[in-house]
Amino acid sequence: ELKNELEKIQNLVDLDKVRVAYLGKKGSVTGLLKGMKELSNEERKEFGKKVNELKATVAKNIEEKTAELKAKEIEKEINSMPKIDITTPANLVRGSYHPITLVQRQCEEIFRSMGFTVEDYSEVVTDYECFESLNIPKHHPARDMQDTYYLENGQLLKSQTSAAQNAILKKYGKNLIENDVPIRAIFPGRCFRNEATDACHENTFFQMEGVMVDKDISISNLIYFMKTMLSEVFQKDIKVRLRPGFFPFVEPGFELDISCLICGGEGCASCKHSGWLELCPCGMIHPEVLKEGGIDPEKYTGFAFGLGLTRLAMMKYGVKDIRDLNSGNLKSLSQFTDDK
Ligand code: FA5
Repeated sequence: ELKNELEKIQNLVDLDKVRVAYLGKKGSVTGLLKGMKELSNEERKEFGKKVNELKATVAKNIEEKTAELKAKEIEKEINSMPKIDITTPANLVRGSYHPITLVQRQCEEIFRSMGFTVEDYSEVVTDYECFESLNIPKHHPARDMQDTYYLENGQLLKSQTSAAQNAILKKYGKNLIENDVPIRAIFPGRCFRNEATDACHENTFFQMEGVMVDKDISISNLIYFMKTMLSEVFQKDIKVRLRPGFFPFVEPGFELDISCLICGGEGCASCKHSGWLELCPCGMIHPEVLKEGGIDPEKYTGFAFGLGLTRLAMMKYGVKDIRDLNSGNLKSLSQFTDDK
């Protein structure tokens, strides 16, 4: 009878009522003891023993039920609490910037401080933007210098940030001509080339283009800006060398190399054992390119450069294989900071 009753009990208040009904002063088990007076000595002894055993069993059953109900109540309370464990140690792991982003922002800051504006440009461009406006007509052999990804609609994935030059000249040319405000702009961006990848070539990489156009701009202006920028990025005087370089959109054209910071000029895989890293082709903007941008080459001159931003990040952070930068490997990519 007790077991049946206990099965139905759902809370401690009802359970206590059952306890009173059996073991209380007027309870049924207690009541049994009252009838003992009428029994013989022999019987009383036997009966008393049985009643005490019954009493102990009842008490034990009620105790077990009490423990069960208490556990259920605690569980209910836990489930109704918000699912936050305030005893868990705080997890303070923060996201981090990609090393290329860090270097890009640093370059932007340096050039801004020298009066340059920072421009954004599309990754999908036209043949005119990427080639024709840059003095590279159709079928010109210079097009083979860059293996370009073409889209089905005839547009292409920007193979060089120079693709923005024409638009920048047109955007700021009016202010130059009417108000004598020099054009000073940089435009960082992602470039794509269908290239076989190795430790220093990727099919997706970043460049940062820069142009400056005004009256009497010369190669020495170009060298000054490049040296200043690189020395700021590396926080030391940087060794650079200029070699002649050919690009249809500059005349004269140069390759600006910096001494390899990984091997210190000794020669390693990153610099193809030459001690130098090709970092920044540059030159004086070709008169045809100025003309195409609406600027009179008789009155104005300018320089342009196409900095290999990905290579710069490799130099700055000592990344030996360019492919690590596109790997998405957070463990290796999150170790860089913008500390100088
Ligand atoms: C150019 O793309 C020219 N537009 C640069 C230029 C601009 C010249 C303005 C004159 C005036 P080039 O193809 O060499 O040039 O690429 C420029 C830089 O981009 C290289 O020095 C290198 O640092 C980087 N680069 C080129 N190809 C790759 C690649 N596959 N992976 C990583 N970086 C690359």
